[in-house]
Amino acid sequence: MAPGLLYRPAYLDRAAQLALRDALLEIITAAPLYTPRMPRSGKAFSVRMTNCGALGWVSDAQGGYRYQATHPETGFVWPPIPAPLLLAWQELGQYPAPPEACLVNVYGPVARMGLHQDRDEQDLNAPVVSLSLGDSCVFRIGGSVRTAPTRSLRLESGDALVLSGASRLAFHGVDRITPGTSMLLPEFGRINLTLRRVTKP
Ligand code: MD3
Ligand code: FE
Repeated sequence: MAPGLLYRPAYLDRAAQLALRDALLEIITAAPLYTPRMPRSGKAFSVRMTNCGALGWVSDAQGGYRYQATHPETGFVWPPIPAPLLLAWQELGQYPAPPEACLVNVYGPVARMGLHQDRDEQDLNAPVVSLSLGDSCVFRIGGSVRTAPTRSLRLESGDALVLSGASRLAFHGVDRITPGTSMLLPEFGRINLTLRRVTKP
């Protein structure tokens, strides 16, 4: 793999995936999925999102990409990060401070995410820990410049990725979902969780 990229296939067993699904249903009840919009153009993302944690990543036409403590539509603070996700951060992240944000990305059959860098966090030394549930996807990752060569990787339900070091600023995206590859989330398709540290500890 690439330096700083840790791929842990089947990190979550079936029971852990079911427990996480239940926790996610509660999070989505408290903090409903919404459709983020691109800065300036206002073009809708095909991925729906919500968050848990002290901070959540949001985007809209006016304010652009940012972290904030409240849901953009309800105005309520985000629900807390559930214990199993804090444990995954401890096990996989190997970082001395807890995560502040967990972005929940929900992909229907035709949703995708274009190639981008994650650089809205002040603490770029902290890893990002990603967990995938439900349908599998084709994930793409390249280098720290957009034009660097990319590789693709199939991410399946229960897989974990940890991005740190040189991979932390790698361009990455989701080319496509493969509908019908998992029965875990019939009403959602694929859900990806990314645990993040936002501020410097
Ligand atoms: C590589 N999510 O939320 S997860 C995102 O599947 C995002 O929903 C994708 O890209 C998804 O920003 C990919 C794997 C991932 C997450 C964060 C990264 C890869 C990363 C940060 C830096 C480099
Ligand atoms: Fe990303």
